[in-house]
Amino acid sequence: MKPYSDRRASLIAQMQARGGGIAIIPTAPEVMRNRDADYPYRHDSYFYYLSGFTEPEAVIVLVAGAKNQTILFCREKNMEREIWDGFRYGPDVARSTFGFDAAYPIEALDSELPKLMANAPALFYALGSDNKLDTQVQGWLQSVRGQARAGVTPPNAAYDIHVLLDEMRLIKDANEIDIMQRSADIAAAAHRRAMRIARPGLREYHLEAEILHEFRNNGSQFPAYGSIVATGANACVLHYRASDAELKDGDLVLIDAGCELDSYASDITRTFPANGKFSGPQKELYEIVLASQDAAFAETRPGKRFMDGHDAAVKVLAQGMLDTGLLDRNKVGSLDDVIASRAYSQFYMHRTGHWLGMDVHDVGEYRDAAPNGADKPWRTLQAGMVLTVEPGIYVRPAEGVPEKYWNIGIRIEDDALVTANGSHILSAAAPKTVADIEALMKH
Ligand SMILES: [Mn+2]
Repeated sequence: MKPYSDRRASLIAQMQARGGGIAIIPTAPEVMRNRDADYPYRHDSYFYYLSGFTEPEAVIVLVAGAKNQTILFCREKNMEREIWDGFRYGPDVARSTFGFDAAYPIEALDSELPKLMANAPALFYALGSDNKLDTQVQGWLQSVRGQARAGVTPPNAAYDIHVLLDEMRLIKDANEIDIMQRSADIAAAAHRRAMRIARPGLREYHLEAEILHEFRNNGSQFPAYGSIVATGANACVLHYRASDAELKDGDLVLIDAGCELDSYASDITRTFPANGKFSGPQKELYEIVLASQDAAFAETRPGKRFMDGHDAAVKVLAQGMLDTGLLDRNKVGSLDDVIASRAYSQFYMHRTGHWLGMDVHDVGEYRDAAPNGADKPWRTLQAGMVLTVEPGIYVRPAEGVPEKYWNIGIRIEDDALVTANGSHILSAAAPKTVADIEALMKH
């Protein structure tokens, strides 16, 4: 439990630096899917980051004052509910197990919070992001104001605690990096499994089933997001989900799938031929995407900016589009023209990466701070950040586009940890050179 108590201590220190106060961090609510059946429960990432506690109906309260205090509100033991729904820690055991100074039943929130907020200089919570919490805070504040004649003062400042937590979560600690490596290893194994089993005649859901089997069989609790298994033209639909299309001889298959392991996501995309052998045109475009990813990796190191990798990838992709005739030089001009006019976006319309962590599109500012009103430069990379590097080319049939490339959709996505002097590819165990993929698929 040490990583969690260290993070609480770090947050309290940051609250102290702002004059102290109390922080309120609730977990996520349970959500009904349909009559009596809940969606699988997933705790709130901020809450988990500070506690390691996975039960619903829980709130963390941190006091940064003359005496600092960490408090957990959670469900009470309840034999009858535990028979139906499973084990509950209850406040006493949760307090000692998760290392809080105090714990109360969740029902005590309304009686305890006004006491804790009395005379606290400031409130730290997720301002304006949760109606229920906003309403609760308003009620507690009114209750504190009601004691004004007794000399009690309510907090007179509020901070968005997500701003502090996002910065913490953006830089992964050793514990997080260890879990993220294991999450990526499982996802890489799932991609290998799908490549080994793939052949014409199977359907997209067969490959999705292999992916899910590998995730769950290795202890992953959930997929980190809805798996994309897209064959043929479906690969050109960016947010396609695994459906029932048949893998056709001569088509490519694009799989974008990652797992969640102990709350941390992996996010890997591989594209491979359904029959195990790339065609000439497929290989041409594939090598361009692979080279663009290498160019982006070279820009993924401390001191570089978040968009440097994207810009490097775009340069290689755009050059490849000119070389293959996807873009007609007579119409679009030189490489510089293509980049300036964004003509490449006909075939590459998304950004090359995003932060990765507990959430697949993880928290963290994409830009560095700048004086109010000034343009903010893209974020400077530093060791401990994790981001995806995922260039692609998607060719929809269109006039002037060589027909041999029609309906080819390729994306190659890896998870990169920025290290002291470069980057480490967490997802390297998923094969991606033409030779490695064809060798694995030989059967
Ligand atoms: Mn991604």
